[in-house]
Amino acid sequence: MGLSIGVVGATGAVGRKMLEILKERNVAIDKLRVFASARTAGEKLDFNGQEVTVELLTEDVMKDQFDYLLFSAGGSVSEKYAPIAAEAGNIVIDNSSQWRMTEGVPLIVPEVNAHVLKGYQGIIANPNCSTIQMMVALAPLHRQYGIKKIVVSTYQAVSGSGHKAIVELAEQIKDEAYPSNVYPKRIAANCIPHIDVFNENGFTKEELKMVFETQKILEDNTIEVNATTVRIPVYYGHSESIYLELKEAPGIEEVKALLEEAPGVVVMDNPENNHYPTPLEVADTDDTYVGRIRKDLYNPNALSLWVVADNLRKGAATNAVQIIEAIESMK
Ligand code: A2P
Ligand code: 11C
Repeated sequence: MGLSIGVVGATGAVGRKMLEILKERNVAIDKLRVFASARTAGEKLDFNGQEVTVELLTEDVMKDQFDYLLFSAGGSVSEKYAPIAAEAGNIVIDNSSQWRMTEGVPLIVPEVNAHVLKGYQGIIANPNCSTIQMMVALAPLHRQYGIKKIVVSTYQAVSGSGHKAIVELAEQIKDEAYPSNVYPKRIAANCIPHIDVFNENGFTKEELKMVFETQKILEDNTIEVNATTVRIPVYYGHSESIYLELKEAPGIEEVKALLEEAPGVVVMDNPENNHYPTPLEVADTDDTYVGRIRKDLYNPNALSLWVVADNLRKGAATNAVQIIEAIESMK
């Protein structure tokens, strides 16, 4: 028998991607229901050639029985409705940051820590997009050598801020006078070292997510993470420049071999032939791409890497659907 699945926030950028990926990955669905706000309730969405009517999200509908409810409607919606759905016995996979750091809520990148899900029922958190791709690439190295410190700078696509930001970039490219509504400064022909709000310690919330989510996923609070997150004028695909200090000196060929074997990783590393990943090339795929793998010139235990993935797919919707697949495969 197929699954009963609900998507909350199905009319949003990630919600629509979730529907696309459920279909693409042939998840066996018996019943699909989609939920959003009063703004779009009653509208029709296409799923696999069939029309599905958008239902208004209410406390009552969350008490219905689902095998899985995928949430991507923002933190306040998850805060209110995810516990009601979980209390009713449903498995919730939440793409917001609302429950990620709550003790007892698994924070899952299936390639890395799906084992945590065995027998679990309740709210499961999908990590931040920048954290997910970093974990897919670094977990195999952590297992082999132990990570001491990560210094990461990100180059993040505007789609991470939703549909309005995609429009803002496209319009500003055409029209120099188009105002900046989503971002504090013009994004076209620019880069902005400011994602989410600033904390009093000088880091942004996006940067601190990369610190604490990494420690939770790798189950090691001693790992030091220093992140600088930057918005750049790219539509899809986040890129990351990562400097990594390990507990042991890695062999560069061994590192490449480990990454080549790692699930979800594609090594693109032949720089003489311009073979390294860029967001334009990897957008619309589900893997995490790693290139520019090199040893530090000074510290024998340190490495640098360049990591790129599609933020709406592996960074959000694909990861959520892979969580369903991981749980189903354990049954
Ligand atoms: P709606 O389209 O009805 O506003 P995005 O991240 O692209 O902005 O999408 C946000 C998603 O979350 C949309 O599907 C939006 O629905 C949904 N959403 C936002 N607020 C609520 C709410 N209070 N109740 C239900 N869905 C909501
Ligand atoms: C961005 N990473 O690119 C953000 C979007 O915590 O899920 C996702 C925010 C989150 O702006």
